[in-house]
Amino acid sequence: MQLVIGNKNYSSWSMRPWVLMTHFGLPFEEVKVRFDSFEAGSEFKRRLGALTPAGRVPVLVDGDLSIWDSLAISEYLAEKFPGAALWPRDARRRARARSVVAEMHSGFGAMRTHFGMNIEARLPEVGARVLVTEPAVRADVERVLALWEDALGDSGGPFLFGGFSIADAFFAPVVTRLRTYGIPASATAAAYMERVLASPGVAAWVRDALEEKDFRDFEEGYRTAR
Ligand SMILES: N[C@@H](CCC(=O)N[C@@H](CS)C(=O)NCC(=O)O)C(=O)O
Repeated sequence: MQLVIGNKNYSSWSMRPWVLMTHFGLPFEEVKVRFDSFEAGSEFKRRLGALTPAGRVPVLVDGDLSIWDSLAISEYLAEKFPGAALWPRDARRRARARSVVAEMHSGFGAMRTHFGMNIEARLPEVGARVLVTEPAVRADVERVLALWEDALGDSGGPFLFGGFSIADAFFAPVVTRLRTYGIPASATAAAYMERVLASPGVAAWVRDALEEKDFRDFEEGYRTAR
């Protein structure tokens, strides 16, 4: 299988299936398509166009099958590797895990807009300001933190639904965002963030992102240089 991804410092959607596959040791070759711009006719769109009509990363290529969208990829992998427990084994936990993943996948627009993923950056002054000026971002952050505390309280941890699952892979980019923007978290949420950052797939992605050193100005809402 090939997993087609974007820049590791910025591509939060690419991060999810890459982290999942790396964490569970699923075999894949990484194909990186550098963000050059998302204009029609850009090299990014030209390369993606051959693989997906949506023109976005991530894409999983398995033989003659192309799967785009992080959630569709995760579901495909869960079916292809049933022994790996990508979703929790317990049906009730699995249903809750699917609920929070769907919530992440389709929601938190304000947080995504104002707190773009930028793993190498440290922007706590931006975070503090945005929490005051953008109530919708504050509401998104509060919802994420409450969701983590509820899930961890129910499961007992160490990850949202016990063992590391698709749910943790989906919230891993949020963990990096809260760190980048210096967002205060409860002791429970902060400890969860540390566990996520220390988990093998996330740690490997963050290490690669820090080595990338590829400043893309159109991805930078708050910096003019590294
Ligand atoms: N819902 C999609 C979102 C994918 C997405 O928006 N990817 C971004 C990079 S993180 C992208 O390729 N953007 C290109 C564009 O907006 O044209 C998924 O879950 O995979």
